[in-house]
Amino acid sequence: MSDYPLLDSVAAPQQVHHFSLVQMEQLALEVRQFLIDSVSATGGHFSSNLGTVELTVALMHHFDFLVDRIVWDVGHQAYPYKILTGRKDRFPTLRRHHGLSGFLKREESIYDHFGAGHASTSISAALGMATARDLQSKDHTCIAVIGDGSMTAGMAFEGLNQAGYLETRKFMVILNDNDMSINPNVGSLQGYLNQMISGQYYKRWRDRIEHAIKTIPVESVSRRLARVAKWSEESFKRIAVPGLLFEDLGFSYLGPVNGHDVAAVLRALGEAKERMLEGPVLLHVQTKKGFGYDPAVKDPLKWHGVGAFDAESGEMTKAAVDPARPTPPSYTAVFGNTLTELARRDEKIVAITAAMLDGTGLNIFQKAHPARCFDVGIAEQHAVTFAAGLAAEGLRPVAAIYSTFLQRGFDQVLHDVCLQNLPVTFAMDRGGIVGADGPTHHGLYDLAFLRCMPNLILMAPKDENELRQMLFTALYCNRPAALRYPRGNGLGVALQEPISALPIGKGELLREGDQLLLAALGTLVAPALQVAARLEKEGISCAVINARFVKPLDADLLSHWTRRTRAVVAMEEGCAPGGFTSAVAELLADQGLERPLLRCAVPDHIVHHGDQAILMEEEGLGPIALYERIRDFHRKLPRA
Ligand SMILES: Cc1ncc(C[n+]2csc(CCOP(=O)(O)OP(=O)(O)O)c2C)c(N)n1
Repeated sequence: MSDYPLLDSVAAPQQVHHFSLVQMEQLALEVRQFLIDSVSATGGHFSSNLGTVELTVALMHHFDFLVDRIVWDVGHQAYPYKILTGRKDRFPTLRRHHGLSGFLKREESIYDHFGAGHASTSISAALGMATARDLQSKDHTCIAVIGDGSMTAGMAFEGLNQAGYLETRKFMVILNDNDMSINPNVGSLQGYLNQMISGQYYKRWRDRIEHAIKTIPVESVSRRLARVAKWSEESFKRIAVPGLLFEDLGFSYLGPVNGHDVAAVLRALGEAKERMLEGPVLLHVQTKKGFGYDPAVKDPLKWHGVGAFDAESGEMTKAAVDPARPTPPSYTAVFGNTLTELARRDEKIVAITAAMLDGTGLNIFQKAHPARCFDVGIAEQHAVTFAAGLAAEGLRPVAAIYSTFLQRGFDQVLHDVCLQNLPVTFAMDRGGIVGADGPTHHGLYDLAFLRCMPNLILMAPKDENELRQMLFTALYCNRPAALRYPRGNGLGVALQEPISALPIGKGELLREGDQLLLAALGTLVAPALQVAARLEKEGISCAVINARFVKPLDADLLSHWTRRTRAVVAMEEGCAPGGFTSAVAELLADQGLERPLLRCAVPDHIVHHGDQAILMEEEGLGPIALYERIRDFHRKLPRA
């Protein structure tokens, strides 16, 4: 007999319209059990999904998502939605190559009305849909579900601002408030939401009034004044309701409601449906990350995204380690430790993260230098300009932002940092192909979108030691500087002490040769050396350059070795349009160097999700593909 008899019987989400409360509660239990069983086998986002089970079931009861529209912010909490919209049987393939995506994707299901992966887009997208609906005289409901973490972004408020102004009907924002981002949520907005939940909002105002009354000398309290004071308290009672902020923005506020009580959520959604006929509604739902699975409730940060684990014990499955070959530290850890160490000697160093304290390694820095570490929330644009302000006053800010999330701050990097030549360092983790998170998270575009920025120094290290040197170089070059490094572990090289700066704009010749020049950047330097060694055995001699700098490019070194070889291979783990290999092509053209050029970079298409190594091969950047491509390129060269 199946562990999920009721869930198995749900062939289409519309069946849930007809379920009784008892059936819906049972369905929620089974969805939760299915989630635990399934994610423990595959890994994936976990604690956020355990928090949305009851909400999803209740939504399915009230709405028909073949007609109504729903946008899940980020999408990492939408596994219950996927399970109930016909994708349950594909869960064993979750986040695998050609398998189910870990986020929502329009091409994956007709129920996925909008794709995401980056935070805080849901309100704008759902409002756009509602506006399109109105212009086309349709009548369905449009819903955005957004977490309290994602609500910290300016973009979320830009959406609220417009929705309140438009007075859009049949439009609802569900604020899924679990008091957590990935790390604990930060900022004054969270304080405001917490006050609503605890009833503190009204109490604070009452205390203030009481205090004001008490400070008036007794003899001067005329009866009239006493009446006014009493009236003020009553008025505050009326206006100091939870959600005043949202009410003032033009929303009808409902809540807070316990998001794990199916009956309560059903009631709230029923009321929301009524109120939505008048204008936009904000439903505040309080949930718990990890609800229903104790280890995840106790440590929601650790359980935000997980690998496979034992569901019974909560033990994470560990990869087998060969004791003779210890695993090198991750680039993230090397970055976090190095910055922490440098900041001990230089009190001008400050660090900024946009809600990715642990992900960027700044948790290490925060422990050592709490007053100099700033988590600004999911607010990359603000993070960049905040860093610019710090730099303008003489500090040395390091904005540690994943490559993919810095895309949010394009104009801020240009307008607030580069045009003013302010010494901000951008530490971009997760550069290149990241794997299971897929297209929204690959860090493929950074080199292309930063290479056009005036004043900026742009680098990528070949190993973890060079990462340290580049960080040091960036910190003390007195200009904007960015370094990008990959997800995963370093190469296991020795970390040199003391850390030294690199000469700016100078590459490194690693190997001499007279047939091919392999000009490689960052993660592709080691594979370039391997290919060169292999081709050498076949009689093809290759020079290898570690470019180090995409900007300024080492034009002298590259053109010198171009002249000494017959053809050039440029290699980067980034998008082909506009990145390092483009820079090499431009250099050859500008200098009139007529050489055949092979560009090994990610072609102009979407890279899907899956295992990092498989994707690298598929994009022609894995060790096998690189060897074959370069060998074939050499074969096809005109005879010398
Ligand atoms: C622009 C952007 N920055 C950072 C992230 C990384 N990220 C993914 S989920 C998340 C936390 C979201 O918190 P919340 O919205 O409260 O959802 P919860 O996981 O608590 O349900 C963050 C910071 C992202 N996806 N997009």
